[in-house]
Formats: sequence, structure tokens, C-alpha cells
Amino acid sequence: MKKAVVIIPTYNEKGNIAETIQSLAEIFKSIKNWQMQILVVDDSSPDGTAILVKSLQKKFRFLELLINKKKSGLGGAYLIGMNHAFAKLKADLVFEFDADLSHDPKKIPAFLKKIDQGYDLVLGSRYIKGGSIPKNWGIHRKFLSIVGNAFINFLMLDFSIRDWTTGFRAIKKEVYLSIEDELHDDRFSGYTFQIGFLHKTLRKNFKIAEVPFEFKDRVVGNSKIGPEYIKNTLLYLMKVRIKEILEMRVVKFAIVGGFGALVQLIALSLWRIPFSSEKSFVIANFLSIETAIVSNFIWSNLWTFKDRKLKASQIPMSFLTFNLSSGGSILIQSAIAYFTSATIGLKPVFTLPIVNYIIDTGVISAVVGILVGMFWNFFAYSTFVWKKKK
Ligand SMILES: Nc1nc2c(ncn2[C@@H]2O[C@H](COP(=O)(O)OP(=O)(O)OP(=O)(O)O)[C@@H](O)[C@H]2O)c(=O)[nH]1
Ligand SMILES: [Mg+2]
Repeated sequence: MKKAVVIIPTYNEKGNIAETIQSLAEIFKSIKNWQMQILVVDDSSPDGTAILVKSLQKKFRFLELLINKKKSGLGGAYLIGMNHAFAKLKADLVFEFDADLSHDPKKIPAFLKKIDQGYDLVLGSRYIKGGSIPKNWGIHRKFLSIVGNAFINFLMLDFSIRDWTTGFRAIKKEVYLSIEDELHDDRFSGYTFQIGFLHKTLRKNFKIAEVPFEFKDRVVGNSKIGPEYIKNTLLYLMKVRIKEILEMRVVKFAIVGGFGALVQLIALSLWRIPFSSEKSFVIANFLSIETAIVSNFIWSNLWTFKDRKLKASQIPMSFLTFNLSSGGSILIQSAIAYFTSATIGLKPVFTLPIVNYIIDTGVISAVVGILVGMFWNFFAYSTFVWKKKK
């Protein structure tokens, strides 16, 4: 039979832990196809939570206790707990569960059902049908929780997960093993652990499901969550997103292209020093374009397409192809300009306020030309110059 361990991190939960364990024990009686266990991870709570848990072990055979000498934060407690559950207790699945009666133990069979159906991680969700946050929460807290989650959805450009910050979860061993190495980082010691864990699971394409539950406010004891939580979580998310976006090839391509335009302008003013006469402006202009092309080629090879980096022997031919591809984009832009003037003609469309600049069909066709040209360049670079390695 498969084994599931419910991990409960505790810090000063003497007033809650007995009732939490009792209510879990009730539910366990109804679960037939999973062997259920509880693992309390206490950070040597000054209120003596661990002493109480020890006395409860006599009554509940399935109750395990781990004691941390130092306060290690929520993430630290879960890391130690998961490691113990999977390595020592030979669990196939763990639950994350709060000690303060906020999570509904009656929902555990619904989580297990999702796991049996093939999901890898199940979230207890307050923001899907059937789930809720406490009615008595102040407008401030409701706003923060709802808007915070919506913000994360937009930041991630992922709307498949409704409750990113929930602390009620079921996690399969495979998920933990595949991201374990990335979790031993100071940033994950606190509440950031939850968001970081979920983000990494999502990126590894594990199957995630949500089960609704009604979140109950804690009645006894103090919340350990502080304003630090919001700041750290947002900082963490912004950082990983910026990193992810900068790793996208199109974004690198656009940055290299933008930088190339700047190089071209600077090169033009430099080439005009040796080629100073009016007649030789065309030469200076050509050389500045070629300088930008060289810069684009180097940065594309070192950064945009670094996973397909060219061998030294390939560089001369590839540079020629690169030049021809870039020339293709000039041809496309010229063709669009010709087509516009020959068919629609150059007509004013609207005037930009303040600067009084007239946007005519010529300007619009140039913008379209640049975009189509960029599209062509990206296509040509990735198919002809930096071919996919087989
Ligand atoms: N071992 C350990 N447990 C912790 C630590 N911080 C929080 N916990 C436990 O983690 C669970 C969630 O903490 P809470 O303070 O209830 O956080 P919350 O549920 O987001 O906030 P509230 O809505 O105010 O209850 C509880 O069981 C806490 O006792 C810690 O540093 N170490
Ligand atoms: Mg709580």
C-alpha cells in the first residue's frame, strides 16, 4: 500500500496541535487505499508544543516528531520534514498542512483521489468554486490576498493556477526529487518556499490540480506571517520572471537588434571622420551598417544562439549567410515601401499631438516593414545561420 505523510510545521502551536492531530486521525479512519502518517516538525517552540506532541505519540501510533534546535522558518521546516518523510519514512506522497486549524482535514480524501487520477501536485484552493477565504477578514487582507494572487497570474502569464500562496498541498515524491537540489538556497527558508516550490514544479511540466476548501481563520495562537512575506515573495517572483524573460531567444534577439541600431549610429559618426566629403557619405553609411552587422553577428553567436554556437571553421560562411539574410530584410522593407506608394500612395493618417508630427501611410508602411523585416531576420538566423543541432 502506498504511504502518505502529513507534514505539520509548528512554532508555538500548543493550543492547536492536539485538536489538529485528533481531527486528522478521524479522517484517516475513512481512508482505505493509503497508509496515513503524521510528521510534526517543531522548531523547539518555547511554549512546549513538542512536549505535548510527545505525549500524544502514546495515543497515536502513526504520529512522528522531528525537533529542530533552531527556528528554521516555514521553508526550512518543510525541507527537513520532506527529506525525512521520503528518505526515512519511505513516503510516496506528503501533505503540507498548517497546525492552526485553518485547513480542512475532511478534504484530504479529495486530494488523494486527484493523486490516484495521475496528478503530481494538488493544491487546496480558496479561489475556485467551493473554496473561500474567511468572511470576517478585513477588506485590506481580502484585497491583498485576491489581488496578490491575480498579480502572480499576470506576472507568470499563467492562469491555470488560482491559488499560488496556499499552504495546503499534496506533493508526490517524484516532484520533490526532481527539484530538491534547487531548494537548498537561503531564499527558500521562509514563506518564499511555497511560491518557489510551485513555480519550479510548474516549469518541470508536472500535472497540477486544485481542490477547493474553505480557509478558517486561526482562533488560538499567533500568526507567524509578517509584512516581510509580501516583499520577499514579490522580489523572488520578479527576479525569476526577469531571468526567464531574458532567457527567451526572441527577447535576446530584440535586445541585440536594438543595440545594433545604436552601434550603427555611433559607427556612422566615427566613419564620417575618415570619409568626410559629401561624396563619400554613402561609403561611411555602408561601413556603419556593416559595423552594426558585425556587432549583431558576434552577440547573436555569443548570446542569442549560444546553444548553437558556431565553430571557428563555420564562421566565414555563416557570416556571409548572415549578411545575405540581413540584406533580405532591406529588400522586404523596400518592397513594402514600393507597394505602399504604388497602391495607396502617401496620405496623412493622423497628427501626433504636442510634437505635431504627421503620421502618413509612409510612416506606417515603414513600421510594418521593420516588423516584417525583423520577423524575417529571426526566421533566417535560426534556420540558415544557427541551424538547430541534430
Ligand atoms: N517549524 C516551524 N513552523 C512554522 C514556522 N513559521 C510558521 N510555522 C508554522 O507554519 C504554519 C503556518 O503558519 P501561520 O503563521 O499560521 O501562517 P498563515 O497560515 O499563513 O497565517 P495566518 O492566517 O495568520 O494563520 C503553522 O502551523 C505554523 O506554526 C517556523 O519558523 N518553523
Ligand atoms: Mg495559519
